[in-house]
Amino acid sequence: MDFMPELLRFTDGTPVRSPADMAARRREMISLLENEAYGKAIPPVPVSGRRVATDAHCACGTAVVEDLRICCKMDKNTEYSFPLRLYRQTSPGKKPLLLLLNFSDKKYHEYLQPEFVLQNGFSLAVLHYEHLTRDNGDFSDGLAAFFPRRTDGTGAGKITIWAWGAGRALDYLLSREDVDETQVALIGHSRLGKTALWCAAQDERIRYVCSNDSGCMGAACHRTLHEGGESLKVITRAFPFWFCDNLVNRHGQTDALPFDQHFLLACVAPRYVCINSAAEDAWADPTSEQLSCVGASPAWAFYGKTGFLGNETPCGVDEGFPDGEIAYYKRSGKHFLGLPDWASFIGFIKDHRNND
Ligand code: GTR
Repeated sequence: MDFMPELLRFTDGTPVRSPADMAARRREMISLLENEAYGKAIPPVPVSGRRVATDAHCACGTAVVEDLRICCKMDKNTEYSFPLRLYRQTSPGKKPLLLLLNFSDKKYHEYLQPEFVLQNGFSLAVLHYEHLTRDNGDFSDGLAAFFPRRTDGTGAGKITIWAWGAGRALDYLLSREDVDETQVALIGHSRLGKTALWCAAQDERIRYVCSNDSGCMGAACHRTLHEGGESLKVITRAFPFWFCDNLVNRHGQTDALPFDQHFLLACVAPRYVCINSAAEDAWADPTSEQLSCVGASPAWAFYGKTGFLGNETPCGVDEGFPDGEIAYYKRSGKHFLGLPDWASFIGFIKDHRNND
């Protein structure tokens, strides 16, 4: 991994030597990722939430589904609101919460496992990303219309806008009496795994981030790209609007990139990261996802933590390295968010819940 941009060295060459240095390096890496990858972060706005419907029949009546509307005050006279669904526990007290960024707002979408989540003691919030802004190059759509795109190459791409929306959903969720604000996880699959990682890199309220098959511009390192994996060139041609123009204008020249994806994971330290891959998902490059865990791990040492308890040897199918603050798991099967993924995320969170 010597060919990777150095995690523990500031851009001016100074080494990172102390926890304070590591915190400063994190801020530097976040600006690097803003300027060179995803676009500048957008400041929050005041948020409120209201319930629009309730269904008390979920999970054999053990949970309640609340359909909510999250209202963002964009300026003095303008609001933007979007739907959010909450499958919540009915017993009293604060509950740990999983927020899933999803591709649909169907109550029982194929990626959802609400009963499993609820039976494990969590509440589940689900946000359909296209209610924030559509997954295309139209920056006049939805929330994107409120954030005029900068012309200096660092304008927020759609991933940054989706991450911003997840942050506003959290503003509301964390204000609820029934949510344990110290036990919040953000989960995303594929392009939404990329979004979840970028959101958690910036937002320290998220204690656990779980990315599933996030691949290129998510957990997978560029410089280790394996056969069949998605390259920077391909992704920036197919989805230029996900990123800032500075990334697109690099035309896929990976060697000159001033970062690699282990920087993204390291920005979450000392919090918790769970990276899942699928063995038959070469496009998301499972081995490069594991390698970014290896590369990010040293950041945790500055906080007295272990980081990643795995190594560079590709892990076996249906195996993983679950024990550190960064966990990696490779299940059998294809590109999908399924029960084994939920089980590994929930197991990871439960295992680390009572630490520190
Ligand atoms: C693919 C894209 C990937 C991944 C995936 C998804 O087309 O190339 O980077 O994000 O979509 O989101 O399902």
